[in-house]
Amino acid sequence: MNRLLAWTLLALLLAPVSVSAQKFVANYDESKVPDYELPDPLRLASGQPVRTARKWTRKRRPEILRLFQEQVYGKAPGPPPKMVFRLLESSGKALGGKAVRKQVRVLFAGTDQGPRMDLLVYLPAKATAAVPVFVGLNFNGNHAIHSDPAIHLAQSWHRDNAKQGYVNNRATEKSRGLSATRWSVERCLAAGMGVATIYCGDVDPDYHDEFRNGVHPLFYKDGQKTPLADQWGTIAAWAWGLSRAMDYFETDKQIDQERVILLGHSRLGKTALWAGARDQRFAIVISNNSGCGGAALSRRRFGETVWRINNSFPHWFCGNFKKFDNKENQLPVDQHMLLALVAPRPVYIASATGDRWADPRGEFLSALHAEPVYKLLGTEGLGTARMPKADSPIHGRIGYHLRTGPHDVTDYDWQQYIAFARKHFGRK
Ligand code: GTR
Repeated sequence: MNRLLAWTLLALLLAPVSVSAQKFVANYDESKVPDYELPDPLRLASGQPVRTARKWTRKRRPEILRLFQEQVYGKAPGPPPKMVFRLLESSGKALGGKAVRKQVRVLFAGTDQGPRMDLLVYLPAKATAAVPVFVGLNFNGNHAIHSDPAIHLAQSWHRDNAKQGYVNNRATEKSRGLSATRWSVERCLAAGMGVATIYCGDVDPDYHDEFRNGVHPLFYKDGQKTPLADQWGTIAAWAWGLSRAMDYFETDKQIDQERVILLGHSRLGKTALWAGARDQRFAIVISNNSGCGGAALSRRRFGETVWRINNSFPHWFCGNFKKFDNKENQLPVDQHMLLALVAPRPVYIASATGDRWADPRGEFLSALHAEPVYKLLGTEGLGTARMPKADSPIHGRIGYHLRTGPHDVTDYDWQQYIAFARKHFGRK
């Protein structure tokens, strides 16, 4: 063996194993959850306590919002000045006469050449006044949320899955209605509420391409090729898309813009929380099984961790968030503070027994530790410190349930969300 080779081998042997080469083993043992201390939502970074609603609203809320913006999700721009809403299709007799259907194209740059998203809206046909609407992003295209043959097939990029009907990165007829069990459209309509949805891939395709596709390039400064470390990743872009849907609702007289309920599942649940935290036009925010980077406390390191999520999905959060890989205790925030940003508006956190990866207990504890802010603002909060048994929902100002079953959105979940919205909206 020559000397150079010998030295190289020795150096390789002695080199510290890089963290990213380590195999990740999720912790599912409650007794191995590390000790941690959560940052206090009611104490300014300077150490000063926050004892009044006014101080929360004027000082602490903006401070926390900024921290999440700069360190976790990334800063996003405002609405694009040339945005145009174009009604592509509508019908007053959709779903066997039960619904009004609208398909609205949002042209972010005002032209067909620029980035765009398609919004699908169902409203109860019988409504005589503006109605509350649930809005959320979907994973598989608008046409996948219902078997309604009139929904346009999603046109933007999709991960290939021939079995499900995605070929050459495009949706085919075969994928129509694929995710229908996740969207209780008829149940909402019967309750007098509408449903609106957008394919998340319209706003930004869910893979890491250094932010060349999706909406990011529309906002690059001259010569910029990728977002800065404190600028928006994909979750922040999706959240931005939800705010653009809200911009549309403000122009639609059939929709009650003061009663828009934001919801999302999993990565899109993380997105719903961030969108609802930033944009106070959303009246209620619902997180379904959102887990790490969503409702679950990062410091617990139970199931998915910050390091793991940043490595599996390097495009979801902003560059700065990677500083906290395996250093959750150094985060200036934790996810209970994200929920607190929704206060005093109602927020609902849903977990599932089979979804340990998302840390159900960590999601519950987030809800619990957001409560002091809800109380300071004169609302009831969660109303209990005990995590409820499975299938025993709590509908306080903060809602929580642990559903029996896997990581999913089910009709049971929707029943809770509709009841929760009704409770908080009352009769109008
Ligand atoms: C998983 C990811 C979770 C969650 C989930 C989903 O792979 O680790 O954080 O977002 O995907 O979105 O279904």
